[in-house]
Amino acid sequence: MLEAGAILEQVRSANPLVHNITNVVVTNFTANGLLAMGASPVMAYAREEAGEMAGIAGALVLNIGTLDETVVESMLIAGKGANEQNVPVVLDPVGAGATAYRTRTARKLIEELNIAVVRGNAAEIANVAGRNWDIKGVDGGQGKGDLAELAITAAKQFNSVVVITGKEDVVTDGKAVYIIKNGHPLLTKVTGAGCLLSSVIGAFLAVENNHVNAAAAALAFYGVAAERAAGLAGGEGPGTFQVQLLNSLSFVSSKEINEKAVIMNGGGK
Ligand code: ATP
Ligand code: TZP
Ligand code: MG
Ligand code: MG
Repeated sequence: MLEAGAILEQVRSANPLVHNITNVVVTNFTANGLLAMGASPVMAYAREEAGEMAGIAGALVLNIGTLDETVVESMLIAGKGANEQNVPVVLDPVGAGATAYRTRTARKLIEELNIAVVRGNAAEIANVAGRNWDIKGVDGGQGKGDLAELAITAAKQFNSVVVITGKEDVVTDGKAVYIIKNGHPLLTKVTGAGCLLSSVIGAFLAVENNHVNAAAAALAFYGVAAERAAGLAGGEGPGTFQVQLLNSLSFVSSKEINEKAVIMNGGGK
């Protein structure tokens, strides 16, 4: 039985440095979310320092939300610096499938780097894996399919753990599959809720070498924190929820995670 709360405790006691090369929309929210949960965020983009910073971090998170060639070059330098020091790398392929440039860049990062976890909505993962799946900008579209099957195929293709998020989340390394049923619809009304989650996964990878377990625990933690935040928001809208999400990332206890996490074995081997 996966003890998500125990991994959260390890994060809070280790206070891992998480190096993010992310998008301009979510930078502040990501840093505050990581601080709230007990990790230590840093954003470092310059090619002169990206490899060095990644090499001393507990995890590196690459997010293509507002990419350009300078950022992509820094991501490759940072990714290589992380790989050399066995620092786990998370990729969030924001908007892959919306434009050919995003799809191409996500594939290039996967080909040239050793990525521990790729986290996206179903449309992003499907498009990077070469399947047609409707996407609207950075928001998952209306495509339908077997998400566990998609995640398993993508994990084998990318040679990494794949996380597909939505109403339910799927995590797999191509063999073991977990379905996580925590979360709240208000997460879809706060920009960067997915991006912050990718960085939270990075913080969990920094302390847990079993990447499937680390990702599943991070999803349960985040989902339970969101449920707590929605309760505290008391029927108010996304603004109050966003503030309460930060508070809940800080205050949700490992006991509450273990009691409320809904992590199902989704088949696989
Ligand atoms: P999108 O742009 O499609 O919203 P995203 O990158 O923002 O994608 P999400 O799929 O929204 O990422 O996932 C972010 C978090 O929101 C995850 O913890 C996920 O479980 C949760 N989530 C997303 N949709 C729902 C929902 N309808 N109900 C409950 N939780 C949800
Ligand atoms: N545009 C480019 S990146 C970005 C937007 C709106 C943020 C996307 O954040 P998320 O977490 O995928 O909703
Ligand atoms: Mg979302
Ligand atoms: Mg996203």
